[in-house]
Amino acid sequence: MEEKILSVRRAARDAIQSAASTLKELDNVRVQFLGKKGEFTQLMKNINQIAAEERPKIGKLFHEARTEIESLIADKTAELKERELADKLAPESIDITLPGRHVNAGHLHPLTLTLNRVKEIFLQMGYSVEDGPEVETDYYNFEALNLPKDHPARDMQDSFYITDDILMRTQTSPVQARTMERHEPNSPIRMIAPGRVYRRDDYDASHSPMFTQVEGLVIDERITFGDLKGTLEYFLKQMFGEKARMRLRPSFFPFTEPSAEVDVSCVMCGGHGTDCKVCHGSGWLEILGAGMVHPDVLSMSGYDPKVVSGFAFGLGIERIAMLKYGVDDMRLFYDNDVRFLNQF
Ligand code: 2NL
Repeated sequence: MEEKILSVRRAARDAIQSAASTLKELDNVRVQFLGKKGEFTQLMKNINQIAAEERPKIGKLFHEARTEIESLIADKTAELKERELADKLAPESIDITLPGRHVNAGHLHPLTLTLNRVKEIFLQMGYSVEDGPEVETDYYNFEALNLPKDHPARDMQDSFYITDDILMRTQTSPVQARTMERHEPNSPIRMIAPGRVYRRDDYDASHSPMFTQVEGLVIDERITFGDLKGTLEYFLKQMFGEKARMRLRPSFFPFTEPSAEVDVSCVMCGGHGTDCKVCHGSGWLEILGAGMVHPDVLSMSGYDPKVVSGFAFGLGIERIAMLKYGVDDMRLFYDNDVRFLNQF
C-alpha cells in the first residue's frame, strides 16, 4: 500500500511537470488524480483492507501525498494563467519610445490672423461685430451713405453691378446703415463690420478687385473728434506696439465731416525715414480713413443729428497684414502657395 501511494504521488508529480502545458491539460490531470473517480480516491477505497494499526501511518502518507499534489496543481495553475496572459498581451505591446508620425496640421490664413486680432482689440473695448450681405442694393451701398445718384464714385466703371440697382458692396458701410435702422432711434451703437468688399480695380502688388475691410461706427450723445482720436491711437498701439505713433491729415469722404486720413509711424524704420523702403523715407504709413459721421447719414438711418453724434473709420486688413508681416505683394495672400502660407 505504501508503494502504491508513493507511485501515484510520483505519477501525479510527473504529469503536472511535463504533460500539463495548458490550463485545459492541467485540469485533465487534476480530474485524473483528484477527481471523484481519480486515482487518489481509488486508493482510499481499499483502506478497510489495511490492518488497523497500519492505518494512521498510511492515512498520514496518503494525506501528505494528496496535499502536495493539490498545492502543485494550484502553483501550476497560477503559473499557466500568468503565461497565458503574457502570451495574449505580447502582440498588443507598443514601443512607447518610437518617434510619433508627423501630423500636417493646418493653421489660420495670415489675413484671418490679422482680422482676428483687429476684432479682439475692438471686442475688448465693448464693440459688437456685425455682419451683412456682400450683394447690396444701391440704396444701402451709396444712397444711405450720402453718395447721391450723380456722385462719381457710383460710376459703372468703378463697381461690379449685378443689375441697375444691385451691386457687390464696395465697402462694409451698408452693414452700419442696416444696423442703425434696426436700432431704436438715437440709441447708442459701438460696432465693427468686417467683410469682403469689391471694386473694379487693377490686380497688382497693392490693389485687388476684392479685399477685406473693417469699418467701425460709434454713435452716442456727445461723441467727439477726441473720442475718435483716442480710440484709433489705442487701436494702433495695440496692433503695432506701444511705440507706434499716430498722425491725422485732413481729407474728404462723402459720409464723414470732418474727415481725416490716419497715418501710423513706420513699422519698419520706427518713423526715422532715412533709406526706408517701406515708408519711402517719409517715416509715416497711411493706414486708415476716418471722420465724424455726416449729419445726413445719421438722419437717413433714423438718428437725430441734433441729439447724437458719431465717429466712423475704415481700414483694409490686407494693408495691415502686409505691414505687420512685412509682405510686399498683396497677391501673395490670394495665391494660396503653401510655401508662403507655411511661414505664418
Ligand atoms: C477707408 C475709409 C471710411 C467710413 C469709412 C462710415 C460708415 C458710416 C458712416 C460714416 Cl455708416 N462713415 N465709414 C468713414 C470714414 C472712412 O473708410 O479708407 N477705407 C478703406
